[in-house]
Amino acid sequence: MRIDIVTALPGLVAGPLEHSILRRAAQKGLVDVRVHDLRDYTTDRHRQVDDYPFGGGAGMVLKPEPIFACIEAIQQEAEAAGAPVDEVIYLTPDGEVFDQEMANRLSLRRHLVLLAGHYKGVDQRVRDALITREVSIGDYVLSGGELPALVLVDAIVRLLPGVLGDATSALSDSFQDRLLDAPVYTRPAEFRGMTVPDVLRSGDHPRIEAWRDAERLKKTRERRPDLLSRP
Ligand code: 6GU
Repeated sequence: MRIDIVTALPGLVAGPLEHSILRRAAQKGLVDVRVHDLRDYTTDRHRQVDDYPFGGGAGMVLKPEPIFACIEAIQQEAEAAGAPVDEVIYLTPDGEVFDQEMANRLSLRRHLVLLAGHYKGVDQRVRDALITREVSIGDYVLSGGELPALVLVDAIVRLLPGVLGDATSALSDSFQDRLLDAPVYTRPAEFRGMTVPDVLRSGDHPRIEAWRDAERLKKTRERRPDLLSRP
């Protein structure tokens, strides 16, 4: 899979890609994540990526020219390479709310472009002409789409075959079957008087699975009953 992240703040997205699961996925060649700095696609002397909104108001708006230049360059290169762009996703609080099901679907695509905007957004013509899908990561406001873009990348990449070992298969995650996870413990078996449930040390795997199922159901009922009643 190939993912291109388009941003005016490349420094904000670079770090997390270089650690842990995302780094290993890239090293194994399972995903190719590239970060594009919109400033590199400006043509003016000041390399200006944003400007004041027509009609007035607070906040800056990302200009259309560098975004068109960047995304069209990605699309042309991708087409020439025989891996055309499947979706151009704009991260915005007014988009469709991201969830596990959307992550599952997007993980089946070959090539995604993620556009991170400023808090005040991008010129509407970008959304009208280039964007195929608008996605929010929840009902709260962030300063820009960079962290949301990383949230999508993380949720999607960990689903790609070979990224997680069998032991930590993504299929056993919370939400994959709409249940929260059971409590987990590691050594020591006793810490400051707090002990690990005996069943987890019993070696009786059918009993352990039954305990985990019961705990997952209990926690989901207590914390997220909405997950149990969703169609
Ligand atoms: Cl995608 N962008 C911004 N700026 N804020 C958000 C968001 C996205 N999703 C939730 N809040």
